[in-house]
Amino acid sequence: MADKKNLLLLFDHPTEPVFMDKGGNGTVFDVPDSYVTDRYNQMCKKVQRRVSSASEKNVLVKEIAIPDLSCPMRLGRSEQFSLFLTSHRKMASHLIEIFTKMPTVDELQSVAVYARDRVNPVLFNYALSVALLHRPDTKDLELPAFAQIFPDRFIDSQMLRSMREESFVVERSAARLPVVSSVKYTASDLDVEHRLWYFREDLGVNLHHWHWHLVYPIEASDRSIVDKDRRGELFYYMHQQIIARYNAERLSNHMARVQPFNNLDEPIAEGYFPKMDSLVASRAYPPRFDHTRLSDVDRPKDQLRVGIDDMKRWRERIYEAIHQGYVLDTNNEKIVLDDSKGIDILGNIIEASDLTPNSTLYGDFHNMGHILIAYSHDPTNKHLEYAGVMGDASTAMRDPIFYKWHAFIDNMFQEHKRLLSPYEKQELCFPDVRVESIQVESQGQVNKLTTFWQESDVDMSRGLDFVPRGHVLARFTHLQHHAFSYTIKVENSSEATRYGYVRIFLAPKLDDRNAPMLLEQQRLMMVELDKFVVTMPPGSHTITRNSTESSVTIPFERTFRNLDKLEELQNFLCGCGWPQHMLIPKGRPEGLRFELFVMVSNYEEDKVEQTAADCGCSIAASYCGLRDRLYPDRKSMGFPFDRKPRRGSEILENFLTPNMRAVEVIITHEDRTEKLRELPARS
Ligand code: CUO
Repeated sequence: MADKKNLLLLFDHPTEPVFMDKGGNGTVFDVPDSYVTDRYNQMCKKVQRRVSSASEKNVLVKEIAIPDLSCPMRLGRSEQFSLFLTSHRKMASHLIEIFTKMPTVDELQSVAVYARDRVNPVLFNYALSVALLHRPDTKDLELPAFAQIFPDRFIDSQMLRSMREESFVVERSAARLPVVSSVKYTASDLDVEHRLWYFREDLGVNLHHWHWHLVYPIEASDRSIVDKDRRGELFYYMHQQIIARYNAERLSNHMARVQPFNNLDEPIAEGYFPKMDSLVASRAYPPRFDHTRLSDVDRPKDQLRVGIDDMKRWRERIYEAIHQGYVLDTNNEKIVLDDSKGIDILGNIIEASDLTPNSTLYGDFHNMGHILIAYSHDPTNKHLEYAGVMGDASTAMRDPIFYKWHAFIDNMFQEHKRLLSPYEKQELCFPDVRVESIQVESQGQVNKLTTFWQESDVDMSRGLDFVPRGHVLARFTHLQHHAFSYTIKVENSSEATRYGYVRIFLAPKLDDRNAPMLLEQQRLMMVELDKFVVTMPPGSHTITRNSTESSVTIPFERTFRNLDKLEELQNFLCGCGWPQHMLIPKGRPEGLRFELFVMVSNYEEDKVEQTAADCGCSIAASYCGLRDRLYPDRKSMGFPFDRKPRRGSEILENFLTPNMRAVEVIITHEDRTEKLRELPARS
């Protein structure tokens, strides 16, 4: 029987033929002659002998009757795959179905080997990743990080060229030097938005976004792949949190909150020049000039036709549904947008996923927004240009317009949330439980956190095609902070042990004009830092928790994989999660005032009875959920800040019940870089 781990080798060197050596030690797939594409039919064995070393391992590929792949093969090998395009999603969904329906790993391996050289490489990667994540016999496999397979989506083209040069010239990989990513390379200081480069272009942030959309596909023939617990609500919440985090970074850089892109007729003031080349398409990612206007998109080749008027119609219908408190399904039946499920239904409608109750009426609003923006430079395909970075989940967050678009999307969700009744005191209180005090400590300092720059390396060699094998490191400069710990003193005045759900948030204290914020503004900037369960015996109790344990983040090594630690990393089965190094905002050199908020709610009321066993994928449940299980919190996502505050609690101080506390925390940014070993200059 095939070793399922060999399936992961099919991700390596995505544009090279499948019969060339894969993996670090020269594994070769022994491909049936009928599987080899016409171009290489005569020379496959010869090439294999030439490229593989003595230490090679042969993987026998069984010859089977291959299912019809004509649908996924409609997308050319060197075209650009986009998840936001319906026609591409249909192709992916077809291929996912083929992969998931293969009865055994042997047969899956066989069809995947066959498809690999015939299907678009990014489409292949996406479909195989989704299938592996969802097949019972492969879901424990750890997928390779997308950045290692498609480095071109994460680094600039100059760096890519240097990495190829390094691997070609320096034969021994131990002697190769890391290639350093230039800092702030996409624009100059003339571009005010460029102050946010470290957030928008961060490797971990973009990987998180790509991975989230992999775990939550928009469409698949097998409905269970899309229909996950509270999927629509999680779409809203995860993206709402991105906007909250982005706004905290903007404030750190003396910038006002992001303006929603709500007038589709207005030009987009912010241009974006990605400076990246797509390896698959062998083209540069198209830029968007300042003040570009959206136009109707009509690209018959992509079976794509969407107009600004469609968007306006969908928007009006969605707002009407929100204000009426119900949506209409395809039978014209009302589905009420109630307090608990309404947000989930709206999420499915607005995104829009396969779960939308009525795509004819409410359209494909969010996805088509990405598409209109992504093709704004060539809406009719006159210049035969591909989509800009907004067209793909792995690159969209690089562009300032992403945040303006999602701020607009978030406004729609908030319109619904504002119509719900505020939480009353009794819904917020936890009788007998009182939070006495909270503090954070870092480097011996109380309620003071520090950020700085740090250099880290990532091995990108698996994504470099047609170059000699061996590691090639890319060196990134990214934001980092000193780890910290929370100390929370609680008093349980009852006679019995109580179980609490500790919810920790952080929000700026003052707005961009240095004025105190009303809670109605501040609650939208509340960034979730952690959520965990505690046992509280009667009496006083001190809870301590480290920042590295956060329910929002994945460990640092997951983003910047240390080659020596790969063995340990096998335990980290699930890649979705906010990167640990971006847990807190940058702050300012002179210090920026934040409010740290802690609430202990009654876990007996919040807990969710799980029907499936724990799969070990629980490291970053807040934004990513739990694999195959229910979202681990009965409360609405973002609770207690997801609704407008009750009367009389216009500021945070008045909102607090005895089971809550807030304390001021200062985040200071030190403008220094923790460097790795110095490197000789490159010519
Ligand atoms: Cu994640 Cu718009 O959904 O990018």
